[in-house]
Amino acid sequence: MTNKLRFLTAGESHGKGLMGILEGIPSGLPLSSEDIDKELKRRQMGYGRGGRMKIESDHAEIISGVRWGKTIGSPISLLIENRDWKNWQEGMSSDEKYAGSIPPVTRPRPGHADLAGALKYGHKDIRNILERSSARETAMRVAVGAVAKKFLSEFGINIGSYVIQIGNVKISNFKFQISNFKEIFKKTEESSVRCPDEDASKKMVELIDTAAKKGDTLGGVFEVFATGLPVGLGSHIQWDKRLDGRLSQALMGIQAIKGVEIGTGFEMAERFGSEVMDEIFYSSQQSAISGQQSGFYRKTNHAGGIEGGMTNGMPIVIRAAMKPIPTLRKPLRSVDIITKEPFEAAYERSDTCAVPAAAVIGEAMTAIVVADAFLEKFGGDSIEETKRNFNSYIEYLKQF
Ligand code: EPS
Repeated sequence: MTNKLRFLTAGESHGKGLMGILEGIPSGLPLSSEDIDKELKRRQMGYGRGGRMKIESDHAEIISGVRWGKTIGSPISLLIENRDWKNWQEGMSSDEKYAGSIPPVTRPRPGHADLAGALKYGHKDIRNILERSSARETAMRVAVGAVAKKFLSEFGINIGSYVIQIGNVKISNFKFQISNFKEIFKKTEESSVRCPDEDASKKMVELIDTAAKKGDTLGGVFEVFATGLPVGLGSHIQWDKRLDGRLSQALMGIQAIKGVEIGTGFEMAERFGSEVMDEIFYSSQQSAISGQQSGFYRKTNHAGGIEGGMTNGMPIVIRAAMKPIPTLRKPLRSVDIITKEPFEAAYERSDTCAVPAAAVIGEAMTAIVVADAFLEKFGGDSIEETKRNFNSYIEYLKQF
């Protein structure tokens, strides 16, 4: 982040709720709770979630930064209440008088923040770690991302995602193309695992059912795309200004993400250079292929829309790999932090697969980073000012 747009979240998984503050959105952007809630709903819908999602029905209350349906330029603060809080009011209370009202968690789950966090923060109750490391926090990221998306949509930028793999079930013969992105988007929204291929969707659902029966969990891979981007977001001039690096951090920072690649990423490493560079063409007619604002265009997109850390006018395509959820009903070996005795961890309640939800979270993080880079390039304290600056750049590109 370059801090043109910055945000923080706060809140524990079973605490009162989640809070978010987003600073840097210009004034004059139409914004309502409904804009945010529809994204929150998409995050909650994926097949493979556990009991918790039956309790929660996320709604974001706008606490500040919006007046009469439009942003006013001040920090936007949001609140999502946890419905499950009613079951945890004493156990998660800030009041000392409830100390010890629920037993401490002393058994670290392999694959979680539990053990490293307890040792680092000096906690004998792992709950003090797991409450914040939980992916419940991603609800607020999606809420903040919804605001970033709304901002970007004013400039014709769209962000979407789909799942391409769950466990060993992979979507086959599929490639994101700007010409069919609306169709991909529609099919994805219709699929319970957010996968645009019906056949693969069915197999993914079956695999999730098999894993659930065994008390096991699954990870997978999702792809996020952004269309309508102008050339030149991000910069080659310094490592931390490169957009690919900024996006990778944002996606890698999502709970349980273990791998990120841009464009054809790792596959490029196996091929000859002549096979994977996106050759440059020119047409005096505005290009319909890449959606660029200048006459330069590409027929391929191995680079995933980014060259030299800058957008090149092609869609951004970024992929992330999520590990299987480490809370398992199937027992795993671990050691109690107090008694130091070995035990076999098994849990009553767990999601089986959260890859479809992670894809929506990936969209949110992508939107936040792209909006930040957009404001870095075009500035503006009001949407009108940002639009004037943007339009003047687009005019300049057409005449280049
Ligand atoms: C999560 C564990 C589960 C998930 C939760 C993330 O919650 P619980 O421990 O209450 O059963 O359902 O996800 C959400 C609540 C959410 O909104 O996504 C974890 O440990 O990361």
